[in-house]
Amino acid sequence: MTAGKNRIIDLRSDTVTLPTEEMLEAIRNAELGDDGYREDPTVNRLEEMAAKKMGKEAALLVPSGTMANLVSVMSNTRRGDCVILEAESHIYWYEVGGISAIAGVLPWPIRGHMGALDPRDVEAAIRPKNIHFPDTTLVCIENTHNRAGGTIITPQQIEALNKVAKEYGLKLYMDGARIFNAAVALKVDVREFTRHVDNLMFCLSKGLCCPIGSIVVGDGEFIERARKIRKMLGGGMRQAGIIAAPGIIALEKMIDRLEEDHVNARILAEGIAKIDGLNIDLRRVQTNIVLVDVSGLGVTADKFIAKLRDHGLLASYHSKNIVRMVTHYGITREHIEKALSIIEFVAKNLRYGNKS
Ligand code: TLP
Repeated sequence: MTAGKNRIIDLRSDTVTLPTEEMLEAIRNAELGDDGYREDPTVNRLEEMAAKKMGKEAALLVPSGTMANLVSVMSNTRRGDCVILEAESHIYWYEVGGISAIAGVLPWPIRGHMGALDPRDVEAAIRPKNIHFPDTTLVCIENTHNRAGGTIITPQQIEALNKVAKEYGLKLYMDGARIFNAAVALKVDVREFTRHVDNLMFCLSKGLCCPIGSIVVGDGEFIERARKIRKMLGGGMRQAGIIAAPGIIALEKMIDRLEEDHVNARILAEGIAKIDGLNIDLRRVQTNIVLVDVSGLGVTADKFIAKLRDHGLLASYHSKNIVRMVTHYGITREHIEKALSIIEFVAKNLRYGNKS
């Protein structure tokens, strides 16, 4: 397991999770067919399950979250349209500019508050029909919000955003890569988060532990369009049941345990908050992500990450002074205690001037 054999504690991301034994077994035994003909029974079953779970008509399995976002933006827009999104969103930051380079849309970033767009800012950004302006057709939200620290956009906030979107005839799309983290944290059915968006995607390959896969969900017409665009992008798959089989286990068995990751993130964050020179905005620690500001130690995030690595703890870069740590399956309470002692040791050394 991630934190197993070589004693390295890997908090870089929940994407590092390995499939469970049960998932590997399910892959071995999956009933397969050619999904290009819609004949893979395991894929069909997963897509039906996913649509039902999200309270939408249909679903589509895609290889990655990045492709899910791109397929969805393309299925919701036409080239040249303007897309409103949060300035720190994954689509804007981490997807190699795909929505510009491939979808041909104009991203219109707006800064949110703890990851959430303010409906008034969205309304102000929607430009009227005018020969000079691109048509604004889509608003994208992210839930939980990765760069904001795994923060939750509440069902009420989504409803308010959708109200504005619908007033102006816009679609509302949710990058719900970690939407089950949000649902588990608020202890509500995931449909509370999906009912006010037109369509969304979620990832199987993060906290849910699958090796590959994300799912796009929406109405039947949207998913048909998405299926064709997935094909255009080279994402059409054949015996994809080997990907879908662990996805079924993920939906059946891996959701409720996310709570454990949230508890561990909280313990980690509260422990770090007590260490001199490190700063954490505890209001942001709502799910499984912890952002640590290391500027009080007079070092950059890169330097701090390198020091942690020397002691067997892996964390990831967020920005110049901020380090990200993510809890996930395979990270136990003991790993968190050990991680805290490494962080404390490294911070203490840096405080005493050893910055090399
Ligand atoms: N996020 C990864 C990195 O790309 C940063 C991570 O380690 O957190 N939406 C959101 C909100 C995501 O966090 C990610 C992955 C994606 C989309 C893309 O998913 P993949 O990696 O499957 O393309």
